[in-house]
Amino acid sequence: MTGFFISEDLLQSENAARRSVLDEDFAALSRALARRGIDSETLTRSVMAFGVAIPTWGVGTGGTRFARFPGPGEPRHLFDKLEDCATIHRLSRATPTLSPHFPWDTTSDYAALRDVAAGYGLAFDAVNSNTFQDQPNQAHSYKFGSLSHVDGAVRAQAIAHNIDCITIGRQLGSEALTVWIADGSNFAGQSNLTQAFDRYLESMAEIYAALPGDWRVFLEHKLYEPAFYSTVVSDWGTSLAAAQELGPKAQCLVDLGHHAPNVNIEQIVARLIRFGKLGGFHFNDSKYGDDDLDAGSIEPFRLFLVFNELIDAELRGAKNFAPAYMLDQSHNVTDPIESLLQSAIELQRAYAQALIVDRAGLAVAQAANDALGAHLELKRAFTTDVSPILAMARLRAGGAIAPIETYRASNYRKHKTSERPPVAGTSAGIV
Ligand code: AOS
Ligand code: ZN
Ligand code: ZN
Ligand code: ZN
Repeated sequence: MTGFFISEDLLQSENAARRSVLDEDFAALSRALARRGIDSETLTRSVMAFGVAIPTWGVGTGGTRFARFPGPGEPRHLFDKLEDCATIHRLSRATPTLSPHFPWDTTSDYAALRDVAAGYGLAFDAVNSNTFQDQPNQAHSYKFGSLSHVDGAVRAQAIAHNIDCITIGRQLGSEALTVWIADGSNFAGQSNLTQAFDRYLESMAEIYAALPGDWRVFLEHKLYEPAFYSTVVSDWGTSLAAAQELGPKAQCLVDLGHHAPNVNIEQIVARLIRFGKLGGFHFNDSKYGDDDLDAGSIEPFRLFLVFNELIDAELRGAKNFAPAYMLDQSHNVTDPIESLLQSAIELQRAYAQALIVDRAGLAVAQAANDALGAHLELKRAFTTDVSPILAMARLRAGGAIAPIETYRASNYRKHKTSERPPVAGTSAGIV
């Protein structure tokens, strides 16, 4: 890192101040878990192995359609973003990968970018294409769609961009492309619903054909916004149908905020797993729609239930099951680094809670139609405070017992504020 970074000394002294309390809490929890037949050491090792990708667009302050209030010391460019991602991983030890977005993250030398990231211990997860906004000097506008546009020239431009993303991703060591399109319509009658989907499938088939052998393409559905009458890839049914038609490398990506209110997302996850089509996640939380709130901040029980399905699938060795975990959040009122630290921890929490579900007990209750007994098996896991396991996992992996407190004590943001003079008009984009 060229500028300020959080020193090993500070990390050690912050950890030392919390070590004896952690040891006590960890020992007490280990005893309680042991009474339930759970080995806390195995659990800690599983948590240490858990990782989620940081979206490069997430380290800048987000915004709503009304305004964006940039914070001090925001990343000005990709290399600043890498510094922030490295800091998040240094403290959390839970975010070893980045999910870049193009053309937002365009740079002249991707081999160099990969090297800088590797120097921070970071690698690249899925690359995201962007055909939902126009770029300067672009030949054709996406105002009326991209991959499903009525004009073949617009579709060709959008297809070429996605293929460019694959080319960049190969240089970065990525192995997947995530495609989210904003295509849809705002008026009944504006678009032929069948033909629009046909055009999307044809375009996606061309992108699919350009995938390297070991790559996957993730299709991200979203109910509405920015199209408010119909969206071309609106739901998991559409996404699954498209993934099945395209072939084995195509899988579905579940962004938690992209569903109708109260939809049973964990069941959607279970269905996609059933067909070997769960590609990955954009984790965030939601109260009303695509709110992009911090993961686990609104409905932690739902997050746990999603992980409960994932662990269930992992334990029974479900076919084609290797979901990519990524965050996709908009940090409008917090320091994005703090939000991302906490979100990674919340995902680990849900993961650990799902791991300690007594699956044999659950199966017995389910087989006996003991509805409440089965529910209580889940609740027993969900209400267990696994925080000491998470903190111990971080400590053993070289991270911080208390990531946010340590981050605040370091004055990282203050240092970056002087190192990174504000750039006029910088936008983190809307997620
Ligand atoms: C849009 O709502 C989606 O969540 C996409 O994943 C999008 O590409 C990403 O959020 C960046 O804007
Ligand atoms: Zn998303
Ligand atoms: Zn979102
Ligand atoms: Zn979204």
